[in-house]
Amino acid sequence: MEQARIVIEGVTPQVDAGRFAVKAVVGDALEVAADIWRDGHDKLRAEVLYRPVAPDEWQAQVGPVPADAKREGWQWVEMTTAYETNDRWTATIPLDTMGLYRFTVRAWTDTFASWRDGFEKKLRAGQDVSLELREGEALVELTRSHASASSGAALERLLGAIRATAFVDRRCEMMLADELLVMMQKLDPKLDAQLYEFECPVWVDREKARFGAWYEIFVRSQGTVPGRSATFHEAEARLPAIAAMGFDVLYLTPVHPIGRTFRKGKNNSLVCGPDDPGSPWAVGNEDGGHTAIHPDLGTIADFDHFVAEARRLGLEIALDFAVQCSPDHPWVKEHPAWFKHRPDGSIQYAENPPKKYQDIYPIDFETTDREGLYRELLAVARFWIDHGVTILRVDNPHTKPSSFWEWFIAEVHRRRPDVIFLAEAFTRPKRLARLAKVGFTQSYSYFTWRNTREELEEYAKELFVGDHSRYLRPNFFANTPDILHEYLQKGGRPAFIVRLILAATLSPTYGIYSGFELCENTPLHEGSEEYRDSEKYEIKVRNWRAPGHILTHVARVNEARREHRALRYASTLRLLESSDPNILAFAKTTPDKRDPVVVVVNLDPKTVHEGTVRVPGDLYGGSDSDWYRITDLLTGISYTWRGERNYVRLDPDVMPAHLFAIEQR
Ligand code: Z3D
Repeated sequence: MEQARIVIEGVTPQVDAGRFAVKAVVGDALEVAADIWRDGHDKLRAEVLYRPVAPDEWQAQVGPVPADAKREGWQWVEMTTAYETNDRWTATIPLDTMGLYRFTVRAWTDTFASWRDGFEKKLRAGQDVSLELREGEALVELTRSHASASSGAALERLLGAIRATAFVDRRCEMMLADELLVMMQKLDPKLDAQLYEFECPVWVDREKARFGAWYEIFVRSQGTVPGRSATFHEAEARLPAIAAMGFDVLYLTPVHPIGRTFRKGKNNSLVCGPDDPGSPWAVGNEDGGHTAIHPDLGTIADFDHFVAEARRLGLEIALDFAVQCSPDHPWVKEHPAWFKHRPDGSIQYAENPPKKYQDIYPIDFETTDREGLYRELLAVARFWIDHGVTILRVDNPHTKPSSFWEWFIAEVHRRRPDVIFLAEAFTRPKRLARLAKVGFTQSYSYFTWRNTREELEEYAKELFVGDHSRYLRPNFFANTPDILHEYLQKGGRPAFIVRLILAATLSPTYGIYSGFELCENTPLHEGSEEYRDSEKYEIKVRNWRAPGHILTHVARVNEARREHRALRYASTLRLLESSDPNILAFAKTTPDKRDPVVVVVNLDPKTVHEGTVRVPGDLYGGSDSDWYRITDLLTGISYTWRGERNYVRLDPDVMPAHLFAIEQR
């Protein structure tokens, strides 16, 4: 058995021992840390080796890494240790291109520095060092013998000079010269270099993967004629107003032909009238399936025009990707093997218990034609990507195999690492987490169901500070066509403002489903989270400036997000002390602790609450007696605060929150 004296363990960050990639975005400096030590007293040096990995190498099984691996093909950053006794070493690696990176850690004994240390001590203690001197010279000789002729020449000269010196004192001095140490470390042959056994993957996205404001629409409801579907052309007229609210992603619910068989009527009714348009998630009819456009919306050329116009206004298009079929979808006839037929030849409709989707068939992933199915689904994604879609919002991914998604996302990313995938997996926590691990860029979360201070603090810690933060990026939707929370139903307009601010400032990525800005909050019935007269089943025409709207709030929050870099990050979140249990307070900064933003929210939409909040001195850069300036980005009003604890009073009917930017002293 080989004898290794250096131990490298506890390497972070990793997900499941390197089985899955840690997530980052372009421009990040990723901190890598490891416990590194060796028996005995010798000094160590260590470095992180890292490299971008080309797509054709992604699948290559790596780790355990052969111990003789050299650093050819790698870039490296030296690691340092802040407290030597702790044996924890760190370095940050720059990530400047999209795609997959791998890193590992390498350490070796700094033989010369170790020798030098002992030598110096003995010398100072007045001991005889003549043997040590010879040992030191032997080390220099050894290093020189491993160096190339050119790089070893300087060392050779130094060694010659040392040996030519008759005076021991002078020789000691020369052996201790900083110049020699630097040279020795640079040319160190690292004869006992030890590599960490594994290469750890990091997936690097573009920044939009972490930071974006989403707005969700049904294209057909963007028109002005009641009861008639808007076209893409008409919906374009809405784009400037959406862009003016400050959004940067526009998510379109499915835009494909809608089935007729078992079509749902108003309010999820199982019977539909002749004029009911059906649920857009019931994809496909005789006009086409997943790559077709609903004829009422226009043509693929109209779609392209819409995408281009949106982009011109700074809006990226996210499209729904719902792997399921209406009974009228062409695939049902063309690919019967993709569906599970019961003994009587029928196909059982899809479900996501307790929800029943009587108007759609699920795809059978146990199909005998798995290859054909996989290839077709990939072709659908590529079709839309080729039409300018850069984000796929994936419907109910937890009802399909996670291994399928792992393959599918990697295949898309192989050509287009910029594509963002949002998983709509409202399911149990482990399942949601696994989808994030296998490659989903973002995940819908349980945010809508976290409303009290305790719930929000606990959830924020779990998501942004805990283990999850390495690979799971929540997208905090404040509402969806499927989720109108009781908090909004009962709390009215102030509740909408509260949830908007929480979503947009706790999470760098958040969204609203249109109608939120109008504070629409009529439930199907008491106790239901469904909307009454939901546009999932009918075409809506809204007054987009209806009285009581919160358009200004939306625009200001989105503007604050753009102007204050702190709001682009999740991991810098700090929960702050506040004296009133109804008042949630937290702060964010950039990773280098600049641009502090402090958010203070009265979570009770019915009652005025007041109290003190504590802003730690390091955030404003002063002591407890210092004055500093804060500006509320929602109102534009500035205040002067003093010290750590300051008074706030929040009247939900005036403004239930403060969004403070702090001027650091
Ligand atoms: C959700 C989808 C809608 C309706 C159902 C209807 C179904 C199929 C669901 C299935 C997944 C996802 C969507 N959560 O809106 O359900 O609510 O009544 O049966 O047409 O579409 O795709 O957000």
